[in-house]
Amino acid sequence: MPDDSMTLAESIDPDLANVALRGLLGTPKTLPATLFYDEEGCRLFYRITELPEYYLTRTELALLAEIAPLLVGPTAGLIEYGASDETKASILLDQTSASGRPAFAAYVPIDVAESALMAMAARLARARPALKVWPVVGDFLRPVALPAALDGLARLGFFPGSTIGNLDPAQARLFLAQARRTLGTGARMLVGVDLRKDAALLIPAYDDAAGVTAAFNLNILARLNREAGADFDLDGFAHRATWNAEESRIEMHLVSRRAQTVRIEDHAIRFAPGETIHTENSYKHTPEAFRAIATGAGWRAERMWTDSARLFSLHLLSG
Ligand code: AVI
Repeated sequence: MPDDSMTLAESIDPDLANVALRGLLGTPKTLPATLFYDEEGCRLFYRITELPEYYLTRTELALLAEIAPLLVGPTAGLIEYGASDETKASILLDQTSASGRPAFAAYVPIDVAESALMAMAARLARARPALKVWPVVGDFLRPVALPAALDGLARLGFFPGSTIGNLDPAQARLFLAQARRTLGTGARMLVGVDLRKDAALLIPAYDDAAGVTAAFNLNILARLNREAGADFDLDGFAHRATWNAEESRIEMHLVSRRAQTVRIEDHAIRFAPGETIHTENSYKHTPEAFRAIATGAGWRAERMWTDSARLFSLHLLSG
């Protein structure tokens, strides 16, 4: 029987500890935003999408419902990057051609969260038996091989949620260029992009009154305690969201409330009072800035739609 200390040691993920240490031993201190999305982080993110201050999700859903009929063309396959549930894709999958045929015959959701992906595939198999669903488990930032289920179909790539805003402009261009190569000649791609706007609207979306975003940000430290053997005192850090106008991005930080030392493996990480860990960037692009990124990646910017308050945009690109 393993004793308690062995059980704890076995529960520590050395890769996660290394990823965290790489960011925490640098100056300024950082942690990659990808670490947000453990099970608890996914649950908190879902709550964020329902917050009154977080206008992104509901605005994109309404816009998508409005423009979806305009995307119907030859029978297509839908390839979604970072697909944690089918809510947004369903709006597209519901579309039919003038002859009443489904506009999409195949759906390829790509995501790292294997259990969520498989649960979604099972739901879709029940709800849409005629649809070929081909989940691909993997990091959508890496090249993926598309399944044969897409052979002979037109292709629509789909990257909703303004997740592209969590990449810096150079990474966003590389991602879009790679997606263009994956999807092939003649493909189109629909990208959800949050628009640059007044900081008075942006800040509350990332620092809500109920404190859900603060819990989401702090969960990254709780996760490192749980999975990487760190000893962060969660009361020793505060959530901060700032608008960086020059870079056109919201930044999320965790601010050390006092001088303190945190241990991960055999490293001691010292924090000065007020020192921060930079955990996330969320770029807010003007339509022109996003078009420049997309065309720099080799796409043609075919069309863009926004809601009447110009909060959010959907860009249709063609290859
Ligand atoms: C996933 N991504 C588009 C979200 C965003 O708005 O940048 C993540 C998030 N961070 C804080 N709130 C939501």
